[in-house]
Amino acid sequence: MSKPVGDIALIGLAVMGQNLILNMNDHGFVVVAYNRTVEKVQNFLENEAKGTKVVGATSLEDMVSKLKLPRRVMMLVKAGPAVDDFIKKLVPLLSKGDIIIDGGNSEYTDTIRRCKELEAKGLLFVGSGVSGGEEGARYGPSLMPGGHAEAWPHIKPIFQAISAKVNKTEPCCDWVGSDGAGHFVKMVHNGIEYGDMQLICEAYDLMRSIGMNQEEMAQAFEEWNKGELDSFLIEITRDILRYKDTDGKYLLEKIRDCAGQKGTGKWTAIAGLQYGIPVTLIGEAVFGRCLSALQNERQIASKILPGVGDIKFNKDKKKFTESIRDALYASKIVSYSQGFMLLRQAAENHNWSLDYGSIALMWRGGCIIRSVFLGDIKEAFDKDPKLTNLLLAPFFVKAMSRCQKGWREVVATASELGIPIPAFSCALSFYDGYRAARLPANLLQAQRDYFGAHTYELLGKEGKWVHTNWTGHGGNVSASTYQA
Ligand code: NBP
Repeated sequence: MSKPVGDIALIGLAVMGQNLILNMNDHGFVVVAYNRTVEKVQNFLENEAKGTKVVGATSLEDMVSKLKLPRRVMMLVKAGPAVDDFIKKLVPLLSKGDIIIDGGNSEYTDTIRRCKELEAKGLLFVGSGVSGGEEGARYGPSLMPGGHAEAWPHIKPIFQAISAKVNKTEPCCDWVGSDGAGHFVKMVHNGIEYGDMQLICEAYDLMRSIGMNQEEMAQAFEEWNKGELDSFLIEITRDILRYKDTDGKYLLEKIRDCAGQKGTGKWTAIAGLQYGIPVTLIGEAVFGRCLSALQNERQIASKILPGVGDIKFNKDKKKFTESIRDALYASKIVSYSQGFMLLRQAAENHNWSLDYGSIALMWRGGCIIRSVFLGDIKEAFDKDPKLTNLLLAPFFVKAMSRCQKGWREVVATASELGIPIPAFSCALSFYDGYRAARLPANLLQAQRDYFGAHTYELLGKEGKWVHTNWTGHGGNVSASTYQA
C-alpha cells in the first residue's frame, strides 16, 4: 500500500467545499476530495481541480486510507441530518485522536451534542464557522473554529494559512472556545449580518422616499465607504445601485421586494430570547424579512390602511443624507453591542472563555460583515478586555454623542412621513432604554402582583419579595418567584 499523502479530506463538493479545497491547494496542502454523489469527485478533478494536487476518493474508506495521521476530515455539507449521517459512517473508519471538522452552518446545540458523542468515542470534533461565501472560501474566509481544543494545533496551520488576513499578516481565524462556541459565534455573526443589511435597506428606503435618484444614492454610499462605515456591505450596495440590466435600466427596481432567509438570523433572535438578552435589532431584521414576505397582504393593505396624507419631505436633502449616515452608524453600534452582549451571556452559561477582541478580528476581514468598524471594536476590547458593553467604550460614547442628533431627526422624520424604519427606531429605543436609570418596570411589577400575586421588591429593600392585596378582596398568598 502506498504511503498516505493527504493532509486533510474534504467532504462536500458544492460551492463552499470546492472553493475551500482550491484555497487549501494554493497554500500547499494535499486535499482528498469526496462527495455523497461520487460522480461529482471525478467531475471536479477533471474541471475546477485540473492541474492541482487534489486527490479524489471513490468511497469514505478510500478517502480515509489516503490521509496522514492524525486524520483530518472536514465536512462542508448541508447542515442537519447530513452531518450526522457522515459522522456515523466515519466513526468506524477513524482511530483515536483523529479529527472531524464540520464547516457547515450547523446549530451550535448540535455541535455541543456531537462534541460529547465523539469524545466518548475517542475522536476530536471541531465545529467551525466559515464565512465569506464563494469568494471568501476561494481566496480567504473568516474561520471560527471551536470544539475539542486538542484538535487546534493539528488544524491551525491549515486554517490560518487559508483564512483572510488583516494588514496582510493577521489571520481572521483563531480558536474560539469549547464545544459549540465556534458555531455560536458564527450564528451571531450571521445575525449581525441580518441587522447590517436591514439598516442599509432602511437607509436606501429613506433616500428613495425623499426623492434621491439611484446615482445620487450610489454616490452617498460611495462617500460613506470612505469613512467609518467603510465595509463590504456598503461597497456592494453602491455597486448594486449602479448596476444596469441589459435594457439599460436599473436592475434593482425590477427585483421583487420579498426577502428570503435560511435561518441563522432567526436562531440568533431565538438565542437572545433564551438567554434574556435584548438583541432587538437582529430580531427586527428577521421580522423585517418576514413582513416583506407578506407581499400580497401588503399590496391589499396599502389600498386600505390610511397613511400620513400629503405630508411632504421639506428638508435639505444633502443635510438629511448626513443624518441618515449618522443614524446608520449609531444603530450599527447598538446592533454590535447587542451581539456582543449575547456572546457574553452565552459564554457565561456555557463556560466558554471568549476573547472578544479576537472575535472582532476574525470578523474584520474575509466575512460578509467585514468592515473598518470591527477594527475599532477590536481596539475597544484590547484597551479594556473586561468591557461590560461596547456602548460604554469611550470611542463609542463619543460616536454616540456625535451621531444622536441626526439619528433622532431621522427617526422622527420617518415617523412623520410614514416610512417604516424598524431597525433604526428599535436601536434608538434600546439606546434610550439602556441609558435610562429608571424604566417603567415598577408599574409592570405592580400589575403582575395585582393580577397574579407575583410579588415585587421595594426600592432600597432589594432581595425581599413582597405582595400587596391590591383590591382588598384578594388573598395574601403569593406565587413563587422565578425567572423564565
Ligand atoms: P449546500 O448547503 O448546498 O450542500 C451541498 C452538499 O451537501 C453537497 O455535497 C451534497 O451532496 C451534500 N448533501 C446534501 Br444537500 N444532503 C445530503 C445528505 N442527506 N447526506 C449527505 N450529503 C448531503 O452547499 P454549500 O452552499 O457549499 O454549503 C455547505 C455548507 O456551508 C452548508 O452548511 C452551508 O450552510 C454552509 N455555508 C454556505 C455558505 C454559502 O455562501 N453558500 C457560506 C457559509 C457557510 P450531493 O452532491 O450528493 O447532493
